[in-house]
Amino acid sequence: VDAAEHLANTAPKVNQALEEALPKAKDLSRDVVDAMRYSLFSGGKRLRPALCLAAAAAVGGEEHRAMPAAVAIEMIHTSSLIHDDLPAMDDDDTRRGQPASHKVHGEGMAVLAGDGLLVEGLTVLPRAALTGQLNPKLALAAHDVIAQAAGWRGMVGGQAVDLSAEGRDVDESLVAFIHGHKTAALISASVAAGAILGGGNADQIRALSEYGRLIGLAFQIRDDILDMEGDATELGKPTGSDERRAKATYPRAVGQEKAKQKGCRLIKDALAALADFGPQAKPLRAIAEYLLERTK
Ligand code: GRG
Repeated sequence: VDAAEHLANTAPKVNQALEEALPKAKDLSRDVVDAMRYSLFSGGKRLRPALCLAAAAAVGGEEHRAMPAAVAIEMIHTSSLIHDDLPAMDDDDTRRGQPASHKVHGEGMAVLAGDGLLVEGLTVLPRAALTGQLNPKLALAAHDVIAQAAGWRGMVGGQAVDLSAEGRDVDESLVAFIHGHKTAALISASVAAGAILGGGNADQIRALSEYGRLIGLAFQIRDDILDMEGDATELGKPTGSDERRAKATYPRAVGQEKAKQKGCRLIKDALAALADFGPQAKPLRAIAEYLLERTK
């Protein structure tokens, strides 16, 4: 399995499900829904949805059962990107190769587009349970994993520490906390939610969550490294912003070489967490390896 190809093949299916979940509004809500859609359809890699669907397959489940979780997660992830780019946070003008939400829609509307996507994301699984599209117990369990990972116990908590660590001296344990919460929590939840909806047992869900946590940390380390040595055009956002803002990054805490070694170690451990899975986990293995080499 080629991971880049796998991601490219998954994206259109996810985009179609997102389109069905968030069609254009025709009434006075049009502006905020347009702003939500602007960011949602601006060309993300759809990594978290791909992981979610691949985890359902890894436990022998049907991929389409995990699609509501994939949709929910991509909406929540996109909402965090909109808020992350705001002047009050990272103050970035470009995202996914296009002007950031607040550059197009204004700051107030960007705040609301993020709010709208966050809340919409949190409606998807409960509604799938209520309409009978999904087994209610499984839908609620997946919803819980995702909501916990998005809030103060996960992404919000990590972003808060990230914000207050700006400009300060950082050590490895602080960066591990930030990366573990702001990035790895939602990535791990993507895998766990897919495993739950795919009908995985407790051991499988635990192993896949751990795989997700490990690749999530490696993903953010790679993100830190790409901000230093990546190509801005390919990344779709400017590089060097971590350095300018003295952000808490892995390379800053331990040096670039050690950060790269740590990324490799994490991916090895992530593959080890998949030891009990057979060929159905091939896409998950391929994505783990791809995360070390990705250039965007
Ligand atoms: C809205 C619940 C909520 C929280 C807001 C702003 C914030 C709190 C959190 C920011 C979290 C954040 C931006 C973490 C960085 C994660 C990261 C490396 C994102 C880039 O992900 P990719 O590369 O992006 O998957 P694409 O564009 O491909 O989707």
